[in-house]
Amino acid sequence: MTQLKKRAPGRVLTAALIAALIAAFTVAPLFATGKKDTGTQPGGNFSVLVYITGMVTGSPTYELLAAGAESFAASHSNVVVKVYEAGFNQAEWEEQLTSLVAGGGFDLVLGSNPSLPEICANVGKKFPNQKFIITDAEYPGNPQISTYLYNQYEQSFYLGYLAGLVTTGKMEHANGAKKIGFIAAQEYPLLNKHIVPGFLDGARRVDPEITLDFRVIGNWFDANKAADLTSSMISAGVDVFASIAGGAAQGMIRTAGEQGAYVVFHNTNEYRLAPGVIVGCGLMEQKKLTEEILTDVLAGKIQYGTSHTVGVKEGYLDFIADDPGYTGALPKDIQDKFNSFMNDIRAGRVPYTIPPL
Ligand code: RBF
Repeated sequence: MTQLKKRAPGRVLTAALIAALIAAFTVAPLFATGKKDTGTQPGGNFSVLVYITGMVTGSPTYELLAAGAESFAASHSNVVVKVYEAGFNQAEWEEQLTSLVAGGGFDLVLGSNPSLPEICANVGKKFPNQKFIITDAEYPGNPQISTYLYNQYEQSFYLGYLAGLVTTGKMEHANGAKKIGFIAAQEYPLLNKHIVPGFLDGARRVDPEITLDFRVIGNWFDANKAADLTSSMISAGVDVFASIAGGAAQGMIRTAGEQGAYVVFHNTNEYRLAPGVIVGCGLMEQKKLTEEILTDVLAGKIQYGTSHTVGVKEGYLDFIADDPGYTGALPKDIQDKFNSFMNDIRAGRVPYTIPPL
């Protein structure tokens, strides 16, 4: 159990000096690199850096992380949150985090990305008192880092089952090809070993003949490239899509709507973006988890060096079945089959094996 870090009495600074230091070390570099700083002003006694590996807007996991931290700060006057967007150049992330940690005096760095723990481990070597908590990642064994892995194999598995029902069903745009599609921004172990295999395994619980067309955009923002891939996949027979592509997914959704195909969406309720096109949305309770993590941090209850896995049974993943985007778009037989499958998942009645990461 780790105690909450208290500022040393010898380091109590005047307001003016604090302001000068903040200007020198924190605000100036953020604005100098053109990054967005949406944090509340410092002045509290527990400061959290929310380190966004990309941009907040358009990336559900980041939106929920920032929202959770900001809502926690809004209800805890002693907590200060700074949200820093590191942008899409992954080669710069470690250097940016190093200078933020060096200059920011943050009690905690909070992030959400499978590649972040390794970067934190490197930064942490230079700053042995710095603590990091990363969701959407698995990294046990480092005494400065605690991680929470969403069981994304499981979410992809039930979204894949729904995709399987749609591609083999009789909806307007379903064809006879039994082909589902997945568009990824980039490849990384969690995607290749859990998310994509889970999607195909779920679909094959409906029909083992279903095949997967998998394509990669190459970045997290190019909606036009995603649109081109979608179009080519529809020509090749894909009638149901999933994606992990951040803001670029908008191009897939738009093209699926224009050319007649369906989408199942991970992590957030996006039905209203494209009614009748997005026919299923998973739910990731990242905002709730973020608030719980910060509660535990303040209570000194975080065990650094450990990794937790959270999924449907733990209450951090689910499917949004009470939205008109679902109830109004899918035929009753598909809803009945899927709802019953989802209930079996919730009750732990569907056996599956999570591949090693
Ligand atoms: N997900 C996003 O929604 N937006 C991003 O910009 C983004 N960038 C990522 C960069 C890297 C290097 C990695 C490994 C993953 C990234 N993800 C991003 C994926 C995200 O962390 C998560 O795995 C998926 O959103 C599935 O929950």
